[in-house]
Amino acid sequence: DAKTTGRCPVSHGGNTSTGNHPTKWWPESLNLDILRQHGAPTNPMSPDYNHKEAVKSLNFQGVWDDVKALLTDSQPWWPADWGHYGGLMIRLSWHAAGSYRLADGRGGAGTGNIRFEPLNSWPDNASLDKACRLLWPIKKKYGNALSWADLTALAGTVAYESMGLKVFGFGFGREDVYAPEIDINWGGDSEILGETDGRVADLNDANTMDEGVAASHLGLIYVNPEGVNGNPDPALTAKYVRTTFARMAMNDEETAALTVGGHTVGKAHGAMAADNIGKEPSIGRMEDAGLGWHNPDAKGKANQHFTSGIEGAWTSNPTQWDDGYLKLLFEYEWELKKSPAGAWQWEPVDIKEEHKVPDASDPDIKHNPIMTDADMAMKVDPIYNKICQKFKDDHEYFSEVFARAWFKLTHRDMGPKDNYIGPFVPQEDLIWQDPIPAGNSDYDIAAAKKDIKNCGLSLADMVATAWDSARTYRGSDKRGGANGARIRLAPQKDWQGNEPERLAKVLSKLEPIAKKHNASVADIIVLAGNVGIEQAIEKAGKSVKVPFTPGRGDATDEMTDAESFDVLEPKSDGFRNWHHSDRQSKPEILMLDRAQLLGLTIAEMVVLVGGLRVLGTTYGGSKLGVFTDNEGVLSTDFFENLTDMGLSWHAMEDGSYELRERDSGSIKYFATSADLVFGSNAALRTYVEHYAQDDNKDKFINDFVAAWCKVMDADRFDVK
Ligand code: HEB
Repeated sequence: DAKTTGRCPVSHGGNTSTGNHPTKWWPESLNLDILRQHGAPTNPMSPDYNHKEAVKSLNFQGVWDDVKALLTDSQPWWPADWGHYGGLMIRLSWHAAGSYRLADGRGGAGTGNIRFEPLNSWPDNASLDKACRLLWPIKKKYGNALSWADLTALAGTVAYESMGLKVFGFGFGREDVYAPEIDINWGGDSEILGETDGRVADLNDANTMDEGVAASHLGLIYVNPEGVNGNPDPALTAKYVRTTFARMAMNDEETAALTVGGHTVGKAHGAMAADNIGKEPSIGRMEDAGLGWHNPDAKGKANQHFTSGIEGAWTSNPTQWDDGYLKLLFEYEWELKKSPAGAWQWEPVDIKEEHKVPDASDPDIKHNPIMTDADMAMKVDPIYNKICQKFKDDHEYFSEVFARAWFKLTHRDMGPKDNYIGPFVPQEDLIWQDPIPAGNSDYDIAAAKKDIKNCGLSLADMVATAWDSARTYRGSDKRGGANGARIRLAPQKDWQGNEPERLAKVLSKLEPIAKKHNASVADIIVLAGNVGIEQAIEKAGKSVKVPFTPGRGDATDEMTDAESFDVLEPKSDGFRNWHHSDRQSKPEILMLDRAQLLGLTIAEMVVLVGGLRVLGTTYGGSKLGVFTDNEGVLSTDFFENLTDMGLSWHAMEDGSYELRERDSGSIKYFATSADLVFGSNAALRTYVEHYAQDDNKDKFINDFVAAWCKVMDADRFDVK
């Protein structure tokens, strides 16, 4: 019987819990789910829905005004501190945007991912569920044209304006996801609020934090407000503030401005012990309707809200954009205290009555202002201190630096300005937007193609260079790509992965052609790639045109923040079978990662790798993965040889492989794991079989061309 055997008598139905992926017992196997995000849409839109077009019809001023009115329309189910939701909304925008990581461009406010796990249930995002719920009537009213991503970024911006800051502007146009993003690595130390030691090599050197991670603890946006590992020490916290903000592309001045400006308004919430606070939204009570952190002791008053456990405001006028934060920080000595919830916080010694803060619900009660460990870092760290002294002496200057940093924070992952929609978009071009001048699309493409054919470049040179120019694109923050032809500028022209000598040779042939036809070099690089592919198709005895969209522009050195492009450098590219020896991850894992950043589906990744291999575009002209006797012909040989049981596979000592004829033992081909994974991984193998099938030779060519164009045009927001 079920009770004694421990078996359930009824079937449980499908596998719906997270962590129960079919491959969970074999964590080493390649999990392709990050590309499945690019397959069948999870969003409920009609297939012909075009978000960019929808946004253009938005009543922008109406949205702005409605958000502004909402800020002071306190709701009984979550009363506003001092009757103003500004602080809460600013924290919402900041936490939505602050998950951005420069290293791979993932995270950030651009997709509305704060609605989903894990972000919605991170301890650092406590109470932001309420902020989103307060905004729901506005989302409901404006519908598809107003994404959650736009609304959550906008709310804080309107809040700042309503509190007296001259904001820098706002761009609409972010498109929502409808499922949690599964491609973001939040840290290998998977315990929420685990010790920082789990993600750094040396606790005293914040720069030793795991590559790509941008918070001191899993579950926080940046640093622990009570100090690293909860131990107050502003000097050490300062180091973590510096590292984590740098990994969000913020320099010291921007970081100080954001911290000071952030805490110029609003308050921290921890007026009671945490004991009775409920679970986060993911596992909250059904009757809380999707909200988390239920507080049974809150009696419908703002001063009973519980969030971080720290309690108090930073300034005497927390609903005003003013200079109070730095005045208090520098005027007083600050001492360590515990909040009513038991959290470490700093409070002023001998505070003057006029500097006390009115209670969030009851104006007759006054409290001490507070500082977190991260706020104290602004005073204790010599570099931040100097910057803050300047801010203190020149409030106008500070306000301007802050407004710009806030704009950058909330727009950093939107890509080129072509993606910004609406009347509040600032005119000024900003260097972090990677500006590209408009290009010419009115030239004789056929004549340019003819010159390319006759310029003496090999098919492989043309295809490889076009690929290299386009492969830097990352859909995560929409940076990189072929447009702008930054491959001919520093630092890209010198990247090892771009084979600098070969690149210089190719460019010396293509640049004069661009000039002659009044086309951009960016266009001619892509067009040359297309020429190469059309030649390879012809050699296969077929005739398929590769579509070309002209109009790319050429960026200049002045338009390029060279240092900020370092993070786009490929250190491994499975598509060209190249893997830098300093990479610790396996080549096939980094290939998958690159494919995800390029926005590819599984089939697109498969078709591109198989095609590029037989074109001879392998890095350095090596024969790794070139499973064909007819290099330069766009054939399905890669797939056919991979599935040919007449060939046996042999692992070599150096980590590479050989494919030998089973009968004779003679070596036929050389391979890497980024080749053979396509035949050994069950999921990939089904796609490989598809393209090895006798009936799919034409389909392969068509699919290759489509995937190629998708990569070449991935960054064409000017025409999309
Ligand atoms: Fe912050 C709040 C921390 C930065 C803005 N902050 C808060 C809190 C804390 C924190 C703890 C409290 C919460 C509650 O409610 O309880 N932060 C922090 C840190 C940092 C920061 C650690 C690093 C440094 N912030 C920041 C920034 C910003 C901000 C950057 C912007 C810009 N915050 C903010 C606000 C608030 C806060 C606005 C308030 C909220 C309300 O009112 O609700």
